[in-house]
Amino acid sequence: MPSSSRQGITCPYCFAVVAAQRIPYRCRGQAGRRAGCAPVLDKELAAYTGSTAGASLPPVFDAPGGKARADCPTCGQTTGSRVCPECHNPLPPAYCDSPGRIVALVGAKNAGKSTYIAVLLHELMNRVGTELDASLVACDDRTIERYKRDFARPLLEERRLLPTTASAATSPREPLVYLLTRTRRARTRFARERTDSLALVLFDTAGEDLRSREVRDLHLRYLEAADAVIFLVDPLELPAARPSVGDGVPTGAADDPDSEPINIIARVTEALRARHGVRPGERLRVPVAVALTKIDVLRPALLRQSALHRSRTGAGVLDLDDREAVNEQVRSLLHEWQAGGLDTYLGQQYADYALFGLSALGGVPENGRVGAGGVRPYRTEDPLLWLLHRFGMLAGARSQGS
Ligand SMILES: Nc1nc2c(ncn2[C@@H]2O[C@H](COP(=O)(O)OP(=O)(O)OP(=O)(O)O)[C@@H](O)[C@H]2O)c(=O)[nH]1
Ligand SMILES: [Mg+2]
Ligand SMILES: [Zn+2]
Ligand SMILES: [Zn+2]
Repeated sequence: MPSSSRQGITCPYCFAVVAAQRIPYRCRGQAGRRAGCAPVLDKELAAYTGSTAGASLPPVFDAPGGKARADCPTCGQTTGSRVCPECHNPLPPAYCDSPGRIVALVGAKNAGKSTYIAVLLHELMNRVGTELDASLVACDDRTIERYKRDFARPLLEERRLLPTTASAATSPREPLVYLLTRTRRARTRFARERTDSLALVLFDTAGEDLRSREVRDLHLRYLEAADAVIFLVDPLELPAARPSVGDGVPTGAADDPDSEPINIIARVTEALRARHGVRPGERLRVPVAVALTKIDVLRPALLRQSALHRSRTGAGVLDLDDREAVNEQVRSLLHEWQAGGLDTYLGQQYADYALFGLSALGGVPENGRVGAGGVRPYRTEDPLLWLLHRFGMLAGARSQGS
């Protein structure tokens, strides 16, 4: 269900639902020789971030009508900056026009979530972005800073593995908010170009937070607001997958039933069912992508000749034949690894789910560092391409036909 169908816009920061006519504005303030309102401490924003740093900003004001721009009642300048009425975080114009879809990322501790976020965003800003004619722009300065400091610099520049994400119980959690904007070229000379936007709201949850019911509630608002969910599953945590794993790969020691993939998925599913008021026997309509991470650890023999080993072909489209082949291969891997119950469960709970296999690093890390070949992502964008297709932002095509 898209955010827009809830009679308003869901703030990607605090998940308050706001009527489009009631989104306040922020004055442009002073700049160079331009006169304007002086910065003041924004209490709402400071409360949200838990700090007054960076919360000294030109004032927020209300103006009726819900127009894209409004005049500041104090200094008279016209502004196009709009903010959430609850938390005062910026709501970009494209987000107000076409309310975004919130994509939630969930996985057990050590499943590879932080690494995935680091690599996926980099891919979207570079190779995949180019392929799709899409731009990925951070919606606020904190997102830019945090992505650099906590993800890109350590992993991609310094090639160090990312530390375990701290629990939301001890450190405040903030989403990374991006706007993915895609221009679709006109098919004929007379047709118009189309621009579609998707707000990508990624919350780097700490795997441990999904174990206990109490802390998980902190994440519930995010999960409940999600229009799509990506579940990451570490094949090293599936005991029966051991024989498929290459020699010398250290495997996880998951003796904790709370962190088993199916249990995590089940708990999130319960929350989604309650939020969407889904009756027993009915299935959730939220599209769900379930991806096996770290597939570089699988024995080469298992991947050779397989759909997962092929590279994706489609450029600017979702290759539907490839999609089906990968889906079937991951399904048979799950069954082979005695995790067929997961597939069955997903089928019972979700009307629309798809299986993926990916590797963010593209190789097994050594001594806390990325392997010698550097980060070589493999099929990391697949779940997102599928979601874009589901959201009507990416066409599907058969690779064999036409
Ligand atoms: N072989 C391989 N290992 C990976 C890959 N991605 C992550 N890993 C390994 O998995 C570990 C955990 O990855 P993270 O991204 O920190 O996992 P997380 O889900 O964020 O973990 P928490 O923050 O503790 O919940 C890394 O330190 C790597 O050792 C991958 O693509 N291939
Ligand atoms: Mg993490
Ligand atoms: Zn908000
Ligand atoms: Zn002003």
